[in-house]
Amino acid sequence: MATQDREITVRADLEGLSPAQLLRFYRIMVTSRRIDDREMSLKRQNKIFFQISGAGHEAIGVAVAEHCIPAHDWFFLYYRDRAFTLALGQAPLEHLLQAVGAEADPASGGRQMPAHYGDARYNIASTSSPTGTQFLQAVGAAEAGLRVTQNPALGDLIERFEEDEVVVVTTGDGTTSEGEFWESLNSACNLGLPVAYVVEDNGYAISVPVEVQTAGGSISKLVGGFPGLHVVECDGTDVMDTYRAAGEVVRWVRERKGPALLHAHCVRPYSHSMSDDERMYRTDEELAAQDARDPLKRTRDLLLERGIATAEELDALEGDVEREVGEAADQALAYSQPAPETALRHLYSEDADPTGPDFDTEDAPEYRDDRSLTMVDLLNACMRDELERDPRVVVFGQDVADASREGALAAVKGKGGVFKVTHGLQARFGSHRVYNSPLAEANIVGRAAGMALRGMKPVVEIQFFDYIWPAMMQIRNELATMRYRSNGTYAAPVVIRVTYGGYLKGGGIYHSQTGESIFAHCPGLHVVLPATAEDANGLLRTAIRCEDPVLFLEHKHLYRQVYNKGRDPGPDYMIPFGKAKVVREGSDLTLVTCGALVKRSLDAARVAAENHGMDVEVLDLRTVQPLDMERIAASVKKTGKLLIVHEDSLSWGIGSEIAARVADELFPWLDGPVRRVASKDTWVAYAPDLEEVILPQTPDVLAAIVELASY
Ligand SMILES: Cc1ncc(C[n+]2csc(CCOP(=O)(O)OP(=O)(O)O)c2C)c(N)n1
Ligand SMILES: [Mg+2]
Repeated sequence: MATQDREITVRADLEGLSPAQLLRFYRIMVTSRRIDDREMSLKRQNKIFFQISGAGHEAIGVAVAEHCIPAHDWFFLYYRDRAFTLALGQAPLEHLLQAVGAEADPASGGRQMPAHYGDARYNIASTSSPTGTQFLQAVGAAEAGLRVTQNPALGDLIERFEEDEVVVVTTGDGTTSEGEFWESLNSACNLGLPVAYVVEDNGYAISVPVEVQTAGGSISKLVGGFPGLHVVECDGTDVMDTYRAAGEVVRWVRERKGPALLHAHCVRPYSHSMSDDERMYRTDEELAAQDARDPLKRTRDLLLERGIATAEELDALEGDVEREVGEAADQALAYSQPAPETALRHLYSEDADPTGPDFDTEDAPEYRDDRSLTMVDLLNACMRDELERDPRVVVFGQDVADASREGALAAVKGKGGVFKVTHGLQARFGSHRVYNSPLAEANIVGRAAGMALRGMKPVVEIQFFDYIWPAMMQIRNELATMRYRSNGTYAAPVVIRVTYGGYLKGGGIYHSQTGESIFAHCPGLHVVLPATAEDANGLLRTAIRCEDPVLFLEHKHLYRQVYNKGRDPGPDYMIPFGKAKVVREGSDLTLVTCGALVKRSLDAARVAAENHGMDVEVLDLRTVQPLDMERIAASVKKTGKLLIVHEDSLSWGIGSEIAARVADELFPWLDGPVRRVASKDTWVAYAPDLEEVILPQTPDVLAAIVELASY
């Protein structure tokens, strides 16, 4: 038989793979396993500080990667994907640099545990530790591609977009129990997005077996009803079967037939991590059966059986790999950890500083006309300007569209948000730029994170602060950490607009919440709460144009007041973050406040002046993160007294932080105790008589002023 014919016969027998490809697979698989072995020994010697292996998952990694195009497709991976990342192009040294916590670690610069992959060279997004957060980000990344196809103006602005790109997201079996998995499938199917799910089912989530985790014990059976989802199952310890099945899945997605899911059964021969010993919960028989299915052993046997290599050749290959990994480990140990002074680097953008002059046009408004407009009007105007200016801006959330059914648009006024803040934007900019999301807060923020990673600028709405909590994982562990944990490589500059606050008469426990300090406690996130219509306009523009994630809190009670109305300050009006406003000058006492308490504090200050001759200086913080300590200090140095007034409950609120900092930094200037006025430490009850006494009122502020001023 001619060599060419022989090659064709062999390939047909090998699911289309060539002997050379299979040998390369084996080499990568052995490399992956040897890195795990080496890391385990380094961990025992205390030279690295954590280890979790990819053992048992190697065949899946190499087989799926073979159908993917690095730096063309996108990858949202998890910690078992060592072989996958090596197959995409990473070098053993790069994994070991993360293990030793080296500054040169390409994924995180020494900030993340080993096996938390990320590499912009191959479009490997930054991997975090929470199980399940990757799914919605992958959907968002695929959605970014969809928006590019819908909006030609995005063409040059979103780099690395490919018409036939595939977004691969991998997961363990246990992680499919997270709600975000199901939320992501819902959106991937509903939007027909090019997402390839790969479930690497090793039968366990730490000690919990799959039948306890998953109804019926099979995730592929469970997802069978998702419309348009192509589901394929394979033996993930068999490289050829996995190559075949992965080919079907990736082709399906690449051909734009919609999302697909590969359910690959594999093993976990090294326990969950070095902190786990699976002999505590698996029998000897079960472990022996697992060993027989080890993908390294099976691939070696395959190469021998098919005459692709001899035992001597494979021994030599394994020896080579052992040496290569050993050398890489020695090299990695010589690298230095990041310098202590870099501990705070990359929490926020190093290029765009929203506290700086580039974001300050406050003193140069270009009023469009003399109309007096509400906060709702001027927030809407800002989004309209920004949607006009920057094609990367998209607005989505629950009910934000005018009418999802476009046919209705001409016949109806349009919804535009339950508070009408986004009214008219869909009608003006189209359903590909302003649209409704499912009723799922993690979905909104997780998708936005994936879109932002690729350069889009999502401005999303969470309908009520009281319901932001399903998104908390994405906000705290993803948006806020993205830049830091990837050492500045990736960022998720999403703007989350949220209505909040009480004083509604009847808002009750779940339509009155305020909780800015919870978010101000997340390094990497800005927290903004404007009190006036013009401030809302200028601060939202800064939020949209800056390169960090921003929680933008909009007080429902302030949306349509007369006292905080303003004029439209024009399309370039920006107020920098961290710049408090002196809303009343005074010399006897400094009152620091924000949001709905600005008006109540001003009213109290006026009465204090009229009835008690006390001259109170009132500062509106406008942003709590960053906090304008300079302005607070200047005022306290003048007055010697500080009263902090906020709407959220007293304990552990922003008042606690400000009081602590003032006590620390300004002690010599204080002529009295630092006092706080805030909500009682309870929920806001529905009955108006209770609401009244729970929330801080003007007389409470006045009483505190009088008491402190006369101290
Ligand atoms: C949200 C969250 N909960 C718990 C954990 C702790 N944890 C880490 S891995 C893991 C099990 C994951 O199992 P599976 O998805 O099957 O992946 P496998 O490790 O088996 O590959 C758990 C519970 C976590 N990292 N994140
Ligand atoms: Mg598992």
